[in-house]
Amino acid sequence: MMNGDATFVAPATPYGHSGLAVVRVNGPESLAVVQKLAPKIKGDDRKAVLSKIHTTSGELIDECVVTYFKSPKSYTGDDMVEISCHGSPSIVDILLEQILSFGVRSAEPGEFTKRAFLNGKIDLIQSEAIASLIKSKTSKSAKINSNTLDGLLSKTLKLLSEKQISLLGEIEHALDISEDEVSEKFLDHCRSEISTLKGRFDDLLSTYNVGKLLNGGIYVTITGKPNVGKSTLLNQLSGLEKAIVSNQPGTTRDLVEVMLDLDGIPIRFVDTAGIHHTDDKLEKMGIDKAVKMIKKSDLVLYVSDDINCKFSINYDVPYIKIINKIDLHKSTLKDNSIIHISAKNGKNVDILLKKIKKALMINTISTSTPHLTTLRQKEALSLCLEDLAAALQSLNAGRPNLEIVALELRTSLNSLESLLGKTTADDIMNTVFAKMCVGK
Ligand SMILES: Nc1nc2c(ncn2[C@@H]2O[C@H](COP(=O)(O)OP(=O)(O)OP(=O)(O)O)[C@@H](O)[C@H]2O)c(=O)[nH]1
Ligand SMILES: [Mg+2]
Repeated sequence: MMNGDATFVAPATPYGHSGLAVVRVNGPESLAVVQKLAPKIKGDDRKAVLSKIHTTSGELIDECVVTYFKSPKSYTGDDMVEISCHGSPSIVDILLEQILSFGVRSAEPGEFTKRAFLNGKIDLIQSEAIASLIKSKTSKSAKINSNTLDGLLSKTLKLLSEKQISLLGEIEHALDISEDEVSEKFLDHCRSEISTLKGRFDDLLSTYNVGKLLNGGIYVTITGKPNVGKSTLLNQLSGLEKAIVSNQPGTTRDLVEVMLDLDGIPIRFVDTAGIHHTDDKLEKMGIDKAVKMIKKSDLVLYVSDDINCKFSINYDVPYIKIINKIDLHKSTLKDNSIIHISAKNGKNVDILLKKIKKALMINTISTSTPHLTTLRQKEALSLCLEDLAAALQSLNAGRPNLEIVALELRTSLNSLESLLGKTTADDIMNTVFAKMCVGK
């Protein structure tokens, strides 16, 4: 493990007033630079030292706790110093200004984690988990991301990749001996091993939807004709006065989004413009937005206030049929697929929530098993699976060509390695870190 060439600095805590703020300096010059401002710091590894910090002209900035982490025992694996000062933006600003004046540069987004990755402390999946963990909005998403950071997904993938490497070794050995003499028994063994691997990868791929759901990528859109009570329902679900409610049809034009925590799962509820034929230009724009939103939704709440509503929807999305304003209706329908509510007074909204959780299969989610959580992971694993499927197909051909099977297995392994970040193209790797905050 080695220090990178550059020394860089960034605040690790958000800009604002707080009890403490932390500034991180990373790289070969980190200790020397901090010592120029705080000569009392001697460089004891991982020892928190209380020290006054002065500007280069000798003015006191703050009394801080300074901790030096000697390479490789730091977050990044490089030499690193963490300065905990009082949580005032002006103290952080002066501190940064002073450190930058010694030729240290500002950190790029995610650069601390990138150094940890380049130093082999974590793989790319774990790096992504750090970004997701910071952004986690609910307990279950935090749990799944910390499990990934702890290596749950990486270990599973490594184990499967070792199995694949071992099979590839057996095939290459068989090829070395002579392709003509490969027995049917050996081919059967290869078929069975690849099928098992493919099954395991298929299972992992299917966890992506849940992983996405846990990281807040699930949209539930409220739709229906104007004035049926869509905005009232959004406000009732969230307990907030988020959207404007009025008896004038066409009130909502823009998308109004609220994130709710349903049993530890973050769900985005979106209120939309009422859909109907109109010549009003602004309303039409709102309806266009609503339609786009419906199409990308995971679930739609289709609201009507008409007991005779036919509930026909033109898009291929799952939906729950809702008749609102039951307080105004004399009777209700005996159709179990329709739920009758009063968005205004909250009647049956609890039953609706249960239906939503059931439709999204929220109660079946386990956070203790590995999950794919990013599109990059899904794409890399899909590629890996495509080549495994091709290898299986080649093996099932009339006279299997083991050279081709080996090639397909190797290509599939490459995708697996890029998933873990061993062979990931620079541009893909850089996007992973660019999505992170500065200071992480
Ligand atoms: N009696 C009764 N009135 C309701 C109920 N839900 C909503 N309303 C009323 O219906 C009217 C329209 O409500 P909104 O929530 O603005 O309806 P909307 O579907 O968002 O309307 P647009 O944004 O114009 O499409 C308001 O006057 C609400 O107070 C309900 O359960 N019972
Ligand atoms: Mg509305």
